Amino acid sequence: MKIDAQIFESLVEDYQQRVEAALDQWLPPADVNPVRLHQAMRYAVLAPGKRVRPILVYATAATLGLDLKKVDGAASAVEIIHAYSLIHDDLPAMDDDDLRRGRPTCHRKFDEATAILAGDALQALAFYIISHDPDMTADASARLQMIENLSLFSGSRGMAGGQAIDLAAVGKTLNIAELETMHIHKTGALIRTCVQLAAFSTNGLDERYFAALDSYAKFIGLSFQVQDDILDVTGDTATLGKTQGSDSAHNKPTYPSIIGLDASIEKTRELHRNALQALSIFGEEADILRYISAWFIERKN
Ligand code: GRG
Repeated sequence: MKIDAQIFESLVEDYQQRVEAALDQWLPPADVNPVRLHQAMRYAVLAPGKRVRPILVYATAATLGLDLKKVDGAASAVEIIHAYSLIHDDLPAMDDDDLRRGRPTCHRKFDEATAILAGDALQALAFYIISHDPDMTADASARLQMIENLSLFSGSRGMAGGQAIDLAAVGKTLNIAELETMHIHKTGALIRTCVQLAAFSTNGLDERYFAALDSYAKFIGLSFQVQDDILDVTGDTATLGKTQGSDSAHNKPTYPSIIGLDASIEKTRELHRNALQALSIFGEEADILRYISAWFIERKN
């Protein structure tokens, strides 16, 4: 399908609605015991997020000509892992934030113990979905590959490891290579998973296409986080839905704090060019992924 800006916008909306319907089905009902825990899980996941990661799963699937039904489970699982990471990141022991997605953070709305448990239970739910989803026609070995991939990229060698680097870096001076390592793990790893889970759903994608998609995902994973650093300086709390200036208030190293705002903006443009280059073996079927790369560096929240 030939895509223009308007079609891209409506595809993004379709994908957001699609994953929200799937999430609603996968999450335990709010009136089933333990009610408070289930309410907290639903509160955190169904809060108005951008759904960037599921959108990337669907866009990769569309690029590869897959029926989107086959990746509803993968799209839900990555969003659920992401939601768990946000709940835990906001806790007093980590960033101690009051606002997330324009609403009180999970521990402020409920309580700390419930928020910790909601994060734990969401992490388990993500792996349940990938192992159980009957619509995912990926064969058993592809399913196992997905579980391996998601656990690796969300664990200590991926997102959780990046968070550990982040916490250890508070108040320290990092050089740009160290900052990049932190960003690649904390944010980039889960973004790589989105593309890889869709690729595994094809049951055997040509190695060259897999490598091209992975390279694209690495570039946009970093550009997403550099833009996040930029928005922490240039954004406003109402548009961001989270506290603006939180990074500098926590004395955290960021791209703007190390190389300045202008160089950070140039960095996002360079990463966007690299992402487009990585997709050069694809034709117009990958235009949606090209639009996503542009969106990541132009976004205001
Ligand atoms: C606690 C294990 C653990 C990990 C936390 C994701 C994360 C790691 C921390 C959140 C804080 C942060 C700024 C992380 C960088 C990734 C990021 C930009 C998260 C926000 O993602 P968006 O913008 O949020 O996609 P929405 O609300 O739109 O889903």
